Amino acid sequence: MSVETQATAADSGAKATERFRANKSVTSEVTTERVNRLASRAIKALVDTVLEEKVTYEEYNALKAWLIEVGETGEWPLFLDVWVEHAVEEVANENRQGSKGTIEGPYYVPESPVLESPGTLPMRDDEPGTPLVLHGKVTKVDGSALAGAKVEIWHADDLGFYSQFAPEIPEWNLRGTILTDDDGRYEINTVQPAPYQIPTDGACGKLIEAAGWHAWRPAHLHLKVSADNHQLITTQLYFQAGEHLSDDIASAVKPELILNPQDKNDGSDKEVAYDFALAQAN
Ligand code: MBD
Ligand code: FE
Repeated sequence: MSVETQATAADSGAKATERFRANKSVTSEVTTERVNRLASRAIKALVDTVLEEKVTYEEYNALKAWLIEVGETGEWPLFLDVWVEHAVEEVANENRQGSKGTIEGPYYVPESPVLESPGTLPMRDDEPGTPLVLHGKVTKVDGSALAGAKVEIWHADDLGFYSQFAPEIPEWNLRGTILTDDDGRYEINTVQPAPYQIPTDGACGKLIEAAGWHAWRPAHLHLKVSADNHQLITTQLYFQAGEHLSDDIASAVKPELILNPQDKNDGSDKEVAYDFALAQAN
């Protein structure tokens, strides 16, 4: 058994919470009127559920205990990104031109090592998984090349674990930033990730089990693509014929984001192209 299987929900939860605090500067520019409106609606949705479903004290206390545990184990980033972020992303990008985006999830780390294109993501000598080459072009919406654009990529390993959120994995494993060349091209060598199961031993796992759901996301690559004077795209790419494309627990799959890698080197490796079109900054 790999040491990575010792990864616990509380471990990755604590790290995701710490990461969130470091990445996101939370401002208080929300007006009283807006807070009143949103908080009232959210509370009303919960109260309506209690009234309509005739929720008992036993159930109310189970909820209270569970919410306390989500916080104690640091699983708020996981809970929110799995069940709520897709709606926020939909609203945020509904009018944006260019390539599709999807949710960021809890495991992004900024300032990953910068690689010239073509580049190979930092990985272990014996990194498990099928070698994969992802290449393509970053352009403006009109199709003209964006040279020096940043393609940040991060993904889980072949066992479904992310570096910096599970123990025993080198710091920047399977994380990197590739800059596009003069023609806007990038090429990244990595390994194909495996489907990802959210931790089953924490509060979110308990909910999934109690509700009879499954805990899986399809195999995916996370990316952030950006260039001067253009809107950054946060997205994910998935793999055709992979499991859980149609029942992603995080509701983050879109048809435009599904790759169909082809055999390379007699089938020992895979290769796929994907282009990104960035909208101009507002
Ligand atoms: C992930 O890897 C992920 O991408 C999301 C959205 C939630 C949990 C784990
Ligand atoms: Fe992920």
